[in-house]
Amino acid sequence: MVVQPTGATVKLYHFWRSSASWRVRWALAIKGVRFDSVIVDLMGQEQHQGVHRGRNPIGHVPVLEVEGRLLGESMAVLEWLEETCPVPPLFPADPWGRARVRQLCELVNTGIQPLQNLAVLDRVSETDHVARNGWAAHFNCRGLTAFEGLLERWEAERPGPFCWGRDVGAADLFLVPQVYSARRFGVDVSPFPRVLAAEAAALATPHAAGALPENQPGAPTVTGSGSR
Ligand SMILES: N[C@@H](CCC(=O)N[C@@H](CS)C(=O)NCC(=O)O)C(=O)O
Repeated sequence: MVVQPTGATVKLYHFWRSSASWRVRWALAIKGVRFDSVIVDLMGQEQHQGVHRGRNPIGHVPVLEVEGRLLGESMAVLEWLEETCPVPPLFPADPWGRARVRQLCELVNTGIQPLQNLAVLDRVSETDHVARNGWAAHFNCRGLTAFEGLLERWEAERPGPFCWGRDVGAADLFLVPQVYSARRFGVDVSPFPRVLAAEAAALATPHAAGALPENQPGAPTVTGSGSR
């Protein structure tokens, strides 16, 4: 386990293609928090085994372990990181800005990602990949349409191209992995210019590359289609 300069030891249980894991990997990198990486193989159903259910009863990744204490839910992890390592900030200082950013995060966190999660797609069909992808594409398209609409509506309040503020922040960390998922499910993302501008700006920031799915242990050289 890595020992931090502060003395805290941090471990991340994650999976290369998990969008929620990607948010947390990226946030840890921006905050300069080093962590030990433990892969939970979602394709091998490792999330349903007792050892991972012991970390998170719902069987999701990511899970952060700090000094032996376990924390699930990427939003909770980002908020904890912001409170313990405030610099550089992932949320704006003013309450209204913070609320706007949380609105964008929750649009992804509750309005898109859970509707296309593996457990949901397995209920749609375990075998019909057209049905699974069609379902996932529908909810990604619906959610990104709303996200684009909010960015457009708030244009006077935000300088752009990032979702909010002048640097990469929490809303970008939720958006970018979701756009990746949308493309994977075959969504045409070209009708979302503000989403694409925010994605490009965020991916060009210094800590983006290390958090990318393809740079994680277990990622195949050529990514196939899947359901996360
Ligand atoms: N709201 C949760 C979502 C976590 C989540 O859905 N993780 C997915 C991967 S992105 C997962 O572990 N899926 C496993 C499964 O559905 O079996 C968070 O933000 O951490």
